[in-house]
Amino acid sequence: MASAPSAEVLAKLTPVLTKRWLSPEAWKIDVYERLDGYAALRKAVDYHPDELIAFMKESGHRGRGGAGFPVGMKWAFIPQNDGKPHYLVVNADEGEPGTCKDLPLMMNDPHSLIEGIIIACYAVRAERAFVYVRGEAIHAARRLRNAVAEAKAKGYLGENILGKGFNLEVVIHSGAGAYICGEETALLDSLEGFRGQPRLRPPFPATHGLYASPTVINNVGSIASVPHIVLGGADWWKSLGSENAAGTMIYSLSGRVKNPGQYECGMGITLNELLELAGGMEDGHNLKFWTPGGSSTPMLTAEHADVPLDFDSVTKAGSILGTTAMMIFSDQDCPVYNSYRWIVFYAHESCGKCTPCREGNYWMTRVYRRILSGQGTHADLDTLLDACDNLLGRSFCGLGDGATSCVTSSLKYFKQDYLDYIEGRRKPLLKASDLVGA
Ligand code: L3W
Ligand code: SF4
Repeated sequence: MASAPSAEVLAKLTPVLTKRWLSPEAWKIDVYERLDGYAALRKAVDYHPDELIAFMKESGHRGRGGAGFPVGMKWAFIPQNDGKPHYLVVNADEGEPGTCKDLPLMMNDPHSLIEGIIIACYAVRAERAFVYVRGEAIHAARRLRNAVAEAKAKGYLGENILGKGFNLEVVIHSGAGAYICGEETALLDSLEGFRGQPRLRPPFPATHGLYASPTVINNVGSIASVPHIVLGGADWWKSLGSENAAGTMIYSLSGRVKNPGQYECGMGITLNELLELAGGMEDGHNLKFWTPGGSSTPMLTAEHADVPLDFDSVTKAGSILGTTAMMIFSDQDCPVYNSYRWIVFYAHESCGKCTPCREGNYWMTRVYRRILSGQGTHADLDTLLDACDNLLGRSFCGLGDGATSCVTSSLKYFKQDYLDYIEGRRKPLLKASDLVGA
């Protein structure tokens, strides 16, 4: 039986982006309109686009895709009066292991994303927007296409929107299920019809993005927050979060918790509080390690369960807030085996463009297999760290950097677990035959 959270912790639940999720059929435009839908757009178009950008800066809103880049600043990078088309691209290629906040958002409240897109495009003077949806998420792409058709039929999309002389078309594009296409420049290449591989930055997409034109790329959560911020105001949004981290965040809990799922709270809640909201750890399990933001973020331990979950505090604790994908592991889980599973993932998803990532991840899977099949040596630990040293900061894009997180953090906190395999105290998890062809 899950224990009930205290009233104090329960009060920390702050449904903003999730507030319509429990309303029946909120994905339909009539229901959405009854629940304040498209009111923010009506308010926004009464402002000059530059005022909207200034407002977004004032709100302190930061990107929800992993990097936390200020949204208003990104919009302000778009050059004006340059004679080029401008684009908005929404990154809905949610693929980071553990991350599951954008898909439920698109399924439960697709119009909040569409409304955010329209406001953002009005601000940056873009007449075409693309939503790049993860290939496997056919259901989300279908729901978004329906939402676009509904919005168009009501005059929120198309020509002369709300009589303001502003035009916008939104294209829902399905990817093909490659993790690398969540990297913003690989996403652009894929959208243009090329093989999805990262481009050199700078120049950044803000000046040389889709079809070499100025492009804003924002995560689903970043854009779906916009209507709420426009309606509630900058001060209200700031009041929901903590210093340097305005607003709420959808924290996704998975793993050894009684009630896994999405919990929306103000930035700065702690893991201990989230665990209380989620009914606690599964019976018979004690917290051993966890990721604050998906597999690309260094794992933390039970000692970090009171760290405020905002950008700066998590960085200070030695990890990254990332996409707030909190994967929870217990004393019955093995950090060595988990790191191996994640490295297998990165080796598989490496696009192959640069040597450190393409070769480094492949070699690390081999070293892990040796250790987990009971044939590892002490030198293997140095080999893993050496491989990470050659990946971190030397890879062409963030995938290579992110792959090192689980290796270095598990070796930092759980070296003894590695030694237990190497020195024969722990039963091998893999068979020697797993090494064949490795
Ligand atoms: C113009 C400049 N624009 C930076 C823009 C840049 C981008 C944004 C942030 O990776 C992280 C990664 C993953 N002029 C600019 C500029 N920009 N300087 O700002 O850039 P950056 O490079 O800091 O980050 P990024 O490449 O966007 C995102 C981490 O997030 N991650 C998870 C990702 C998973 C998902 C998912 O499944 N949905 O997003 C987890 O930790 O490792 O570090 O737009 O163009 N001077
Ligand atoms: Fe490709 Fe990996 Fe290099 Fe990124 S780091 S460009 S995914 S090979």
